[in-house]
Formats: sequence, structure tokens, C-alpha cells
Amino acid sequence: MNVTTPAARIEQVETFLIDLPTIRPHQLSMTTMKGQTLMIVRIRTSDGIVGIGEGTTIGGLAYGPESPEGMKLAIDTYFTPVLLQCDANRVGLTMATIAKSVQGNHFAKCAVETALIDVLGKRIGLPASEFLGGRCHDRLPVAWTLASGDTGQDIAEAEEMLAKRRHNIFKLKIGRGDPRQNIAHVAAIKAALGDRASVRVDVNQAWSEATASACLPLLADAGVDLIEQPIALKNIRGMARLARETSIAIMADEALNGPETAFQIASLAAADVFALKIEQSGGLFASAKVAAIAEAAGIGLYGGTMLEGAVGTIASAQLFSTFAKLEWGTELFGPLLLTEEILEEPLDYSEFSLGVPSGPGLGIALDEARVNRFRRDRSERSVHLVLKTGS
Ligand code: MUC
Ligand code: MG
Repeated sequence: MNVTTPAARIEQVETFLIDLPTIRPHQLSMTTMKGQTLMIVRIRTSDGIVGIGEGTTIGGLAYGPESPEGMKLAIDTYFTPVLLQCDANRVGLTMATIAKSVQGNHFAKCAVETALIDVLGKRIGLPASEFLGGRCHDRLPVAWTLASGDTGQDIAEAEEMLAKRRHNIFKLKIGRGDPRQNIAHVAAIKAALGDRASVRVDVNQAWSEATASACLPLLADAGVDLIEQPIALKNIRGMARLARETSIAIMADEALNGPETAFQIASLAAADVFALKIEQSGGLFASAKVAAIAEAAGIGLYGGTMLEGAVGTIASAQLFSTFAKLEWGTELFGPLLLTEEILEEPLDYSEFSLGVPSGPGLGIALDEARVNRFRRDRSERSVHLVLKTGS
């Protein structure tokens, strides 16, 4: 009996940008976001199946090496001609073929791979998690980031989240301005929340090793549970020194760009925890390899976000749900930072967690009318919302 799935040609690859406002300015050490741009890729196959993927960054090119506009250009110009020659059922082979002619471009590769995985899941009738390793969790804990730039507002926001039972893990964005003020800000928030919440900080590379070395014990005294990427991504040996000298867990984020950097960080014992991000790692398959390296090295896992919208968030959730041990939970709250719903059925955020959809593929559907309202190429209005970022 022949059990191979019949070949399916990729007939069309469409990319477009959606510009959405954030519910409040989101302040990181390198930029303040007032909106988010989602690059959506939609792949249609010869048997009529449509899959979606998303590429998103933080503050245009302020955070990393790719922008939504750049991803769209790369996919339209370089990925699409290759994709149109490929069998959509062979996701691994398709991505390997793309890798021969496209170097880097991790975020764009992740978006395309996600769409192919969505197509495959729809064709075989299984949620992506089941063929990405096998689902272990139907719900994932979700942290919220306090990043309004104001201590009082952050405390009020945390109280609201606790009251709604939406989040009880909070990540504080620091690294901007005087480190002593940063620490006072963190200490005030932790003092207000006490044992009701886990408080973590993300410095987004802003400190020198000397500043980090001086500040980490103060953050430990303030009751912080985890410190994310305190110093420059290239200073992996510095991260190792900090991890050795501090009692709090150190998490690698920007330093983690796929299996090679994961191996390097693990070899040097430069992190206690990995913030695993599907885009930064170069896709879902590459992220699974990063997770395997973490597991082998005894490094804890945290499901990170590039503040993706619903599509990237659920692609991440499908993968993270396959990790038996996800000690540090996730921060898959991206859609909640946006004012607009773009799915036919909103995601289930409740009881401090996110429900992982159980339908085939990603298990979600875009609401076309809403998407069209915010598409950059269709809407007069959204042009004015485009990445109004900066300090
Ligand atoms: C980052 O550096 O982790 C994730 C959550 C958030 O607020 O910002 C991102 C980026
Ligand atoms: Mg981070």
C-alpha cells in the first residue's frame, strides 16, 4: 500500500503587511514601540489548501537584523521562485532548498516555514504540535511585560492582570537611563506585588559587564527571579562570568540565534535559561534543535516572543507545547499588546495561561475583513500608524 501523501504544488505565495497600534507605548532599552507591523505570508497549494505564517520584529530594525518590509521583499524576490518549484508536503526539503540560495534571513524563513507547516497540518488533519514532536501541554503559562516607563502605572497594570487572573509572571524592561533608578523601579514593583507574582527583568543588552556585575546582586536582593540578556549579545564569555558569580538565573535572548549559538552558549555555560524565539532561531525546526541542546546541557527553557501577532504567537505555542519541561513558562502575550483582533476566533487567554488551539495546522483563521482594514496596501489609515517608534 502506498501511504505517501500525494505531491502538492505550491501555486501562490502572497505577502502583505498589517500595521496595528499597541494598547500603550512599550518601552525597551533600544526603542519605544507605539505600533507593530506584522508581515503575513500566505501559501496556496494546488489542492486548494492555504497556510499562513508571520514575520515580526520589534521597532523596525532597532532590535534585530530584519524588518517586516525587508522580509516581504526577500520572500517576494528570492523565496517565492524556489517555493513555486517545491512539493509543499516536503517541508524539510523545501526549507533546505531555500537555504541553498538564501543565507541568514531567519525571520523570513520562520514565516515561510510556519505557512508550510500550517498547510501540511491542514492536509493531514493534525495540529502542528503533533508532528513537531508531539504535544505535552494544552495550556501554556504566559508572562506579561511591564514596560510603560512609569513605576506607578506598571504596578497598577500588574494588579489589574492579577485580578483578572491573566498573568502572575511579570517581566520588567530596564536598561534605559541610570541603573540605580532601574533597580529602584524594579524593587518598588516587587515590593508591591510580593509573593503574588514572579518578577523578572530584561536589560536587552544595555549594560556593560561591570555595570551588570554591580547590579545583579542588588536585583537579587530586590527579589528578582531571572535576568535576561544583561550585556551585549556578542559578549558570551561575559555572560558566563556573570552566570557564575550571581545567584539568580541568567537568561540568553538576543545571543541565541539558532543551534550554533545555542551550542556555543551551552558549551561556555553562559546561561541558565534560554529564551527560545522561533524567528530568532530561524524557524520551528531550528528552534526544536535549540531546545534539544538546552535539554542536553541542563539549561532551562522559556518560550520567548518577538512580540508577534496571533499567527507567530500560535506557531510558537504549537512548538512550545511539545516541550515536556518548560520550567520558566512563556511570554506569548504579543496579541494582547495590540488594540485589534485579527482572528475569526480570539485566542483563549485565561487562568494565567494561553490555550493551544487544537484544530489542524496552526488551528487559527484570519478574519479577512479585519485584516483588510489594517493592510498597509489597502488602508489609507494604517500608513500613518507605521512604526511610530523611537524615544
Ligand atoms: C525581548 O527582548 O524579550 C519580549 C517581550 C517583550 O516585552 O519584549 C520582547 C523582546
Ligand atoms: Mg529579551
